[in-house]
Amino acid sequence: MGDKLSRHMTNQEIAKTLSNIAEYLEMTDVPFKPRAYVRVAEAIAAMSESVDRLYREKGASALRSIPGVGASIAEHIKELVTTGHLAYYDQLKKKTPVDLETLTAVEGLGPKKIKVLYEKLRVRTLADLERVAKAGKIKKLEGFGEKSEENILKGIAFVKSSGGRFLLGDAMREAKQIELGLQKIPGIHSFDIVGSFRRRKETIGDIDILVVSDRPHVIMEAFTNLPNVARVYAKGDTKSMVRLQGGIDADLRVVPQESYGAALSYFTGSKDHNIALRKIAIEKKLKLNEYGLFASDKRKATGKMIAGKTEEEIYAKLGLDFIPPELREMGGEIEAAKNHTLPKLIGYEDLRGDLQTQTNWTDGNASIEEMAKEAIKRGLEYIAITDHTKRLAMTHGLDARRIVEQMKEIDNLNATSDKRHGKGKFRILKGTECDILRDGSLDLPDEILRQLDVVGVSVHSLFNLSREDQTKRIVRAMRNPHADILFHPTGRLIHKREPYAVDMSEIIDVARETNTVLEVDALSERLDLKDEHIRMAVQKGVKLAIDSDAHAPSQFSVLEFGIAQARRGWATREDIINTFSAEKMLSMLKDGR
Ligand code: DGT
Ligand code: CA
Ligand code: CA
Ligand code: ZN
Repeated sequence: MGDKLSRHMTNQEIAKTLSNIAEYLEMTDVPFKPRAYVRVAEAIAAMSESVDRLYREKGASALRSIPGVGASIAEHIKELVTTGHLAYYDQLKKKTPVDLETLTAVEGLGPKKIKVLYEKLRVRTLADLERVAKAGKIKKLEGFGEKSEENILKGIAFVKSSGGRFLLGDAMREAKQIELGLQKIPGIHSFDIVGSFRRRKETIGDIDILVVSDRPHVIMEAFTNLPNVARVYAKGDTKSMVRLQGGIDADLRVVPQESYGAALSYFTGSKDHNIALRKIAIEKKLKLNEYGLFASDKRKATGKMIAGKTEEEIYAKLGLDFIPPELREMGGEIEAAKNHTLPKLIGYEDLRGDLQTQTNWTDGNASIEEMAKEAIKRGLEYIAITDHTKRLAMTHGLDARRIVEQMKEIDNLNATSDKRHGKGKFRILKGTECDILRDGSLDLPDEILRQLDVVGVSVHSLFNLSREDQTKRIVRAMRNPHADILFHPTGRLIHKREPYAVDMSEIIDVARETNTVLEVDALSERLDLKDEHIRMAVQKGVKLAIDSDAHAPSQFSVLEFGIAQARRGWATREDIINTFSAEKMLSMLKDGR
């Protein structure tokens, strides 16, 4: 128990504390400061290097190398990693004793509104919020009204309905921590994260880990003592279960080398896919379990082992092509594997460009040049700059005059980029994330849209229109001859906001007819389109784009989630326009530029 205090702090925990501080500061109306904390929190969350270790090895001055960290935030970080506490944060919480973390999870509630709710109605917790909303007290407050009370009630229901499942992006961060920890344990031959995580489901219930080792005891000891383990539920000979600091549970099992493929297959799931495999085994007079594929032997419990070391040999012995984990959801993959008709899925290295990024011209936090530099670092060949338009006033959206200015800057950067980046190929494309207005018209005039390389259009308002009106509105936007891509087509925010009511099969048909590309927005709380709609689009021959929607250089990393989602939707490289070179991709858009 005594080592709790000296336990290392993860970047995640430090980032969480700093962003909580930002929210408390925002509640107390401190200008500028919240933004500074948010910026550092984002930078730290995205760092692969441990901030804790950076401080321990190189001292407080090294912390100043983190973007946005000045003297006072460096002091905070130092206090956090050395004591596990931050007095300043504790003071802020004492001053306003509300459960900001849970309350801000309710769609539409930010620190400013929570402040009003606290001051006028003493709302501190989700339960308080639900009580006053049900009593009809919120709609009477200035700046709230009937509609927002209704939305708050819906938001509460949604927070409760997330059912303890975590976003893939959050699970990924935890998984990376675990991987770092496991890599250091001697005696591990190999390990994999399996379960829904390996299938890259959009939400994850718990993280399942599989390890091959001859020394299970050492593994159990080391795993349960990893720095990001908050609680140990179980510690057995070959299996342990823990709660991680981020709130997610993780199971770890140790299996022998000869059974590894069988265990990999079994614990990757899905459960229904496993059951289907087992049935095929029985039809072939074999027996499949997590230890291997065996010949049935009436006289003994299990017969001779036929396969088990690798997943590939198990599928092969069952007469099936290898099925990628993302497809193991009983969506016809077994049939396809039998008939050798599985698609060749888009690969994790296949993207060559990104067609939705925002900059500090609107609500992003980096310049066009900084975004481009980072994209080059990540091996991309082009990005489209797609800042918001004027209708989204809170993002300082661009009007015709400013977007013309932006186009000039992009032309300049492209003209000089050879020298600056030393890579002639890279191209910054002129784009927009143009708002779709209520009637389906667009927020920029056609003569401006015509001059852009990539026109994305999207809905950011009036989520509550009827299904018919919403569909009509979007269809009209798609019929604009300059509208190349429909961004985040359903507007959902996982666990926060339901998709708006819209007829997706009509949207897909119109996309096909008008040659409008549909986006897979890769942000882990969007993942919009979702897998089943991707599959519908692919079947109809509609082209897709996988975009990061990055608002900061660190956020390009979400592209892998978009690729995962596309794979879950059975998409191939050819279905995704940004797997092609810039020239080819542009020639595939509406005006075929
Ligand atoms: P989750 O954690 O809810 O996101 O979903 P999974 O798929 O990770 O499910 P989990 O953690 O309960 O179990 C991991 C895998 O273990 C699951 O995908 C398939 C396998 N498994 C678990 N229970 C059973 C079972 O009763 N029968 C079979 N055939 N497989 C199971
Ligand atoms: Ca799981
Ligand atoms: Ca599990
Ligand atoms: Zn947007």
